[in-house]
Amino acid sequence: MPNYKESVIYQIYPRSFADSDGDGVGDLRGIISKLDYLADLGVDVLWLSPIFESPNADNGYDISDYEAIMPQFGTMADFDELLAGAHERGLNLILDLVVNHSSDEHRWFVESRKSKDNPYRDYYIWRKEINNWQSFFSGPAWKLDEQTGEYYLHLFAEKQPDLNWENPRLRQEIYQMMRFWLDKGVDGFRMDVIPFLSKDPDFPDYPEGRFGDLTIHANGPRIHEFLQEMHREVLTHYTTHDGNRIAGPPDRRTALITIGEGFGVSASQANLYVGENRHELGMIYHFDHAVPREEHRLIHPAPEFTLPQLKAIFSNWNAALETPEAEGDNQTGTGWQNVYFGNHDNPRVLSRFGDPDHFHYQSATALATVLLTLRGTPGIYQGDEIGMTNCPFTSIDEFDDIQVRNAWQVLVVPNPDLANTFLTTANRIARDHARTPMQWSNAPGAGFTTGKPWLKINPNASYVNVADQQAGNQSVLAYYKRLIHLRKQTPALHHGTYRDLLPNHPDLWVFSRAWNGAVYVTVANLSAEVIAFPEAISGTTVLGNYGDSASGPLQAWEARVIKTE
Ligand code: ISL
Repeated sequence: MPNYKESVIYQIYPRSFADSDGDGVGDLRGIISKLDYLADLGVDVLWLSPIFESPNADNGYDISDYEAIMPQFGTMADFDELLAGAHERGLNLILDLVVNHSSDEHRWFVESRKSKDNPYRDYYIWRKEINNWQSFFSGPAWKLDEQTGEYYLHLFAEKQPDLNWENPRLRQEIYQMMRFWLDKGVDGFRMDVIPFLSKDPDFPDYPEGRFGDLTIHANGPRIHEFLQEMHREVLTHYTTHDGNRIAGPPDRRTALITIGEGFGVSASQANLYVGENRHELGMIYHFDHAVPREEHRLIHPAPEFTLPQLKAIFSNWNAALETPEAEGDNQTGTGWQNVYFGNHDNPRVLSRFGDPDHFHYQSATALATVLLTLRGTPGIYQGDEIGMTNCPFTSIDEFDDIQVRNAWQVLVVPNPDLANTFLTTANRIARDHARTPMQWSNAPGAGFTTGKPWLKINPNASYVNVADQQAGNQSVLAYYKRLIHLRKQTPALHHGTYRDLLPNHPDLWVFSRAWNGAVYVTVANLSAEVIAFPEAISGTTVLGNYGDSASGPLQAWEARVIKTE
């Protein structure tokens, strides 16, 4: 089992991956049926978005029982089989730890709202008076509860009350729940909005000029104390599965896989979370290149990053993590990140940065070449390995996501003239694009379901699907497999330093990865223009999306990985 720095992660959104029983919703047995596919792809770690009992106000990110499987997804026996099946194939499995908030239907909240002196009252954040904080999903972040006449905090939906991490009893309950899953043998956690756990106890209004800036909620005063406690009490006592569990404290080879969702964490703060001397998390993933999605962005979308801007973000993060310090601590040790181009909260990377209409294969594989040769543990989002794209949604009713639906209520219902602008923007940036069902074949239901799918299937499933790509010689899928294989065999692509060799070039992303005397260079043309190959780079092409022996000028969306002499 490779350690987390040498792994490739694959994110599964269970609701949309594979439906085994025809109810239109993906499930655990569906995932089990695809384990051979995943092992064949060559990935090492599966991250499952939440699989726990939930009323699904936010598709499972609102958990009503952390130790039960959502019935639509299956049973605990199915989960045990899935975990065993993953381990048999050498795959690690990590779960989504969503502990900034629970569902309002969690028994803790049901109790908490009953009375001011209920033993669970202090598991959540109740106030008589409120500040001007806003929710991610539109409107104020405080909701008046009639029962006791006080407000509770919900930074996300009303049905996602924030947990009170100041309360040591709550923290112990969370740690106990984590042990429950780790004792079963899961290999770690992806941790949802982890920088939000600690709140400023004074609950100040947003500062002047930053009304509604949700990044303000990150990096609260006790966050590192809480994460160090979690590490000390839980994480350090477990290892990843290695077929033969090792007793005693883990070394770094077998340390659990922990990934913090670093919303609101800047590069200069990152090592506070992941510096090796900090004893907090193994990896973090940042939002600097994520699609900005505050409510007003659905009418006034942020301009897309230029390539030099995008490259600067990655250079900045690599430099920060390679430096063994961070703001306020000059001895953090170096840290590690999880790099990604797409996930369940962003539109499809191919629609965002590629050109699927004209260069589907070429642009999907060029982006993959960059992602899988970057420094940091790459995360592939389900469907990206076949070049899935944004889905054309024609009306608000076709969207499912609470973020888009709430924003529609606030922005369009009182101003119907904005409907077209809203829909055009949502067709570019909505989260639902990543959530349409996985396209396994060109069968009705895309091979995802035999029933009625819970969310629209992208009409391009007829020609963008796994079965066709398994049958063809030249496919995005086949190229991903070769890339993953190359990465696995090449230590420089794991541990090597990262240097951007042409930071200002508007169309080429060219960077080196150097380790122990070996130097690899990725040269990717992220445009449809034919561009001269950079003169300063020479060596042998080890992999390329126009053939491994391609030479001369770079064709449209051509990418090559070169071993320099
Ligand atoms: O992208 C976002 C921020 O601008 C939001 O869509 C997202 O809510 C944020 O990234 C936090 O994400 C995580 O927590 C949410 C859940 O809706 C997301 O799916 C999850 O990844 C609340 O649990």
